[in-house]
Amino acid sequence: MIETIDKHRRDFDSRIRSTSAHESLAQLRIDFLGKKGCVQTLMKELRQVAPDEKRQRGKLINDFKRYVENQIKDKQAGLGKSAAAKSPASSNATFDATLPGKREIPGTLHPITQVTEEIKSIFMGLGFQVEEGPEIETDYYNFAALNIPKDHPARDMQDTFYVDGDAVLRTHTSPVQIHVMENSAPPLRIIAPGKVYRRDSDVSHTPMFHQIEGLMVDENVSFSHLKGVMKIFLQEIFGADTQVRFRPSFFPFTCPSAEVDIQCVICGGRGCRVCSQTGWVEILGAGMVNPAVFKLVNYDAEKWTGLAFGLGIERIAMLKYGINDIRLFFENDLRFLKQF
Ligand code: 2U9
Repeated sequence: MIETIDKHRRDFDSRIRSTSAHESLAQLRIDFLGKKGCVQTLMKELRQVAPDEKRQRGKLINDFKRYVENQIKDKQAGLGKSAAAKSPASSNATFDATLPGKREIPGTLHPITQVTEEIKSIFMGLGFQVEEGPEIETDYYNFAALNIPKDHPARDMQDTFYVDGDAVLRTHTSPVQIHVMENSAPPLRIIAPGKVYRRDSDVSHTPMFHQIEGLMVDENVSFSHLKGVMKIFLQEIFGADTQVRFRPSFFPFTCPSAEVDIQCVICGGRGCRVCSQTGWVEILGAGMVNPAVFKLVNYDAEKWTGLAFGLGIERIAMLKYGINDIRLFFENDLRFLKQF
C-alpha cells in the first residue's frame, strides 16, 4: 500500500509540475480525486483490508488525498496570478476585463405621461385639483348625466364599447366631474385626466386614448374666464406667441360650446398639409356647463355657472412634437420612445 501511494504521489508530482493550464489541472483533479480516480480506487481496496490495518492505511490514503487537494489549490492560485500578469483579459475562464460593462440604461417617462404631467402642472398652477375615476361606467354617468340623449350617435354600438348590461368603457372622463359634483358642493376647480375608449382606429384615432377634461364652477364664471383659462393654457404648452381662436360648436353638456384652434404649429399659419392649408388646427373643445347638467347633480343653476373643456392628450403631443401617426405612441418601439 505504501509503495502504491508513493507511486501515485510521484506520478501526481510530475504531472502537476508540467501543468500550465486550468484545463489540464481540471483533468488532474478528475484523475486523482474523481469518482473513478486513484484515491477512490485506494479507498475501495481498503474494504478488503483486515480491520486492525484499516485505520493506518486509511490515514495514509487521507493524507495523500489532502496532499493532492492542497497542491491543486495552490497550483490553481498560481495559474490565476500568472495569467492575470500576462493578460488581464484572460485571468480566468469567467472574467474578461475587456468586455464592455453591464450598464443600467435608465428609461424615460412615456411621452403621453410627460405631456399629461405638463398639462396637470399648468392647471394646478391655476388652482385646479386633479381627480380620477373608474374606466368602466354606467350609461347614466357616461351619457344621461351629461345630457346626452338616448338617440345620440355617441351611444351607438359603433362608437362605444359596451361591457355588460348598461356598463360601458367610458368614452370621455366627464363622468369623473359628475361624481365629484355629486359628492361636493361648489365652488370647485378640477381636472380629470385618464384613459378613455372609443371604437375608432386610424392614423389619428386609437380605441384607447387619453383625455384631460376640466371643470370650474363658481358664482359669475363667464365665457371670458373660459377664454382666458384656455389662452393661458395653450400659450404655456405651445409658446407665448401662440394665437388662439374660438369657433361656435355644439356639445350636449355645454352651452354655449366652442371648438378651440391654435395657429398651426407646423407651418406657423402659412398653410400646410397638417392644417389643410387653413393656418389653424383644432386643439380642444370647451363651453359653459349646460344648466341641465347642474340640475341632475342638484346644483342651483340660478346661482352657479361653470366653464368646462376637454382635450385629447395624444393630439396635443402629436402637434407639440410633430408626430403624424397616433399609433406610434402604443407600439413600444424604443427607436420612437427614446426621442422623448
Ligand atoms: C361636465 C360638464 C361639461 C367637457 C368638454 C369638450 C368640450 C370636448 C373633446 C375634445 C377632444 C373630447 O378628446 S376629445 O375628442 N371634448 O370637446 N369636453 S366641453 O365638458 C364637460 C364635462 C363634464 C360635467
